[in-house]
Amino acid sequence: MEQDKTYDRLQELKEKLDFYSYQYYTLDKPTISDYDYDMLYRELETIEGAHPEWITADSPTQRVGHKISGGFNKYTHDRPMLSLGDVFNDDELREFDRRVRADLGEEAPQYVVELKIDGLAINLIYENGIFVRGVTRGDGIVGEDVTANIRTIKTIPLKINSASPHLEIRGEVYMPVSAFDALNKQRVEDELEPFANPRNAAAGSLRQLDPQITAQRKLSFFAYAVGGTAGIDIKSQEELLDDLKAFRFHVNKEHKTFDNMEEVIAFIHTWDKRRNTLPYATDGIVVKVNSFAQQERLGNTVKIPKWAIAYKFPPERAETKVLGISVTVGRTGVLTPAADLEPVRLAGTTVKRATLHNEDYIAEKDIRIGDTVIIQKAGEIIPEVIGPVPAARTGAEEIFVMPARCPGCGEPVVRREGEAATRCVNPQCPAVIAEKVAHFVSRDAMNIDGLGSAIVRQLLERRLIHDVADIYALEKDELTVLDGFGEKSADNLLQAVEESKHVGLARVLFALGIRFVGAKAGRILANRFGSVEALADASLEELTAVDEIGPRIAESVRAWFVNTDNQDLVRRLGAAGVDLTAEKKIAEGTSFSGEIVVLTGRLETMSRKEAQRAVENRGGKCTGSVTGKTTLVVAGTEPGSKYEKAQALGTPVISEEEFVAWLQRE
Ligand code: 3BA
Repeated sequence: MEQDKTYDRLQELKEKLDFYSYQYYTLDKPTISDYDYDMLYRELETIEGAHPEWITADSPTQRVGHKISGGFNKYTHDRPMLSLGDVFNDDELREFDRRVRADLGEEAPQYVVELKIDGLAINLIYENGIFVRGVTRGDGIVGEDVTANIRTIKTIPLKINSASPHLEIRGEVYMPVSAFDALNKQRVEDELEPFANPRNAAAGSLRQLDPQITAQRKLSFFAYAVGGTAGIDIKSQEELLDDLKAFRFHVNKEHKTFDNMEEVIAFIHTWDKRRNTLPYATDGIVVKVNSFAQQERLGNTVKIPKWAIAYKFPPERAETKVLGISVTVGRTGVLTPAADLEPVRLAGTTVKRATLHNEDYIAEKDIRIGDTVIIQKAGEIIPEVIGPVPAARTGAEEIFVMPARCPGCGEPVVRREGEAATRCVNPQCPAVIAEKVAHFVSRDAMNIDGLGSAIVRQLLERRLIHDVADIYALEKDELTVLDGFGEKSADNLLQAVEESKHVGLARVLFALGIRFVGAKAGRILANRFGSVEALADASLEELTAVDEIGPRIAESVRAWFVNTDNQDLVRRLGAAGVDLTAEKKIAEGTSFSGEIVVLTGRLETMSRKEAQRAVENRGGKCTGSVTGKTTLVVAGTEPGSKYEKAQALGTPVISEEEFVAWLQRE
């Protein structure tokens, strides 16, 4: 029983970590903080430690480094770049100290501590003193060649005073907080999504295919390591930092050397409080054994040195004042209260507002208008009020009362029994419609550029739109009269509206804002049902039978399509020419489970790649040549020698037509 629960938790952790890692590494859009991620990761490690039999190859703990995004050439580091083990509290540092001392025996270690700059680890290669290549850490073995972008960083010397034929300088590329603020301000003005934190901004900037853009991003670099000490005659990390400085690299000046761990711990505590005063972001402190001889004796594991460790700071918190509580209406009609705060610096950005979720949250935490409160960022991104500081109260604080009327339309709001949400139920509420439109036109939905909130507000005021289908009836002369809308913007918008008709059913389903139907559920439903009619006709049973569609989504979809207003909306979208069908993808089953398939000849209805993927998605394997192990040959037109070999071996051969039929079999 307890065992079952632990196993379920393991599965949950694997899924979560995989998802967060995808968002972070592939999409560059983290949704939780590194700290929270580390905690989940550790929990998974602990469970797997206790149950090694549960470790599978797909566990995030079994990943060697992380995915590398495409676009740049891969480059194999001449010497691998290690990563750092991490600790989260003082006792774990003391434990690290004990291990080091035990391994060193008689000799006591000296520790060098450095701020842990929150940027991207980069390897710079200098040949005979000339910068020839800059490579991201990647998975530590293979990184991406970003030389052209690295060259644009002014704090990286293109020539250093070294005759070494091959020298690798390693350190952190980062974006100073001031540059980050300016960049985000500009992005908001340009209606682009701001970066979540300076590290993502730095990563995004280094990944630009156009170095011109990177050059404008004001990136900087701190050096702290070398890939091997051949050609430099030094004996410690301290000397190395001095040498790096002599090479004219930026070396962070806050490093210090200590004789024991208690001093290190005291140093860390002073920085934990002061770190938000720095002009760059830090996420911890790196502690390194100073002597290279000792480092060598301590050695490395496969991925991490045993002579260094990172202490990770807990998420930053800040104190500020609640100036007021304002309420906004979302696209589902839910009223969300948010605290208007006295602006305060927190983890790299200035925070002026923080969500308060709902009425109950405010009551539970007893957050009052005028309160001094503690705030923190959830996922290093979304500011949250942790709670009030009651000792700071003067008696003038006011208790918040949820408005009885919608701030968007003035109609009475309702709060259903058993729900925390207060809602506006007026289907004509302009605030709700505006939010629905904003979601509908967003990039992952219909991707209609040019319908910003100011324009939507005007369209609503002029009663030119009442719902999302009206977007398709907009005419040029209705647009050109709007404030801030010229001929060109009108043409661009109409063009974007036209193009959006072909985004396909998956995105349309997401765009409609059906509760619980996100981008992924939209794709799954579109693939399975192929058309909006088929989906609208699907019974609860048919819906829940779809892999990954649970009762919650199924019921929501049913409820949405039963509503006659929604039916009408779909009909109007279709009439406007919006494509409400999906490219019919073959549903994934297991019909090729265990089969070893060889594809030969030309396929007419799909590419080789697609055919291969189709087989693999169904548990089969594709190989290149026919052998005794081959269980099936798919013969397209002009199949050639593989076909003959199959005939000779008596291996079953099917035509493309039969193959397609097999794929479509559930
Ligand atoms: N020191 C990051 N690794 C660091 C050289 C070792 C190391 C870091 C460090 C392994 C920082 C892991 C990626 C890597 C170069 C491998 C630092 C910082 N030292 N001060 C001990 O400030 N972020 N990161 N980078 N090699």
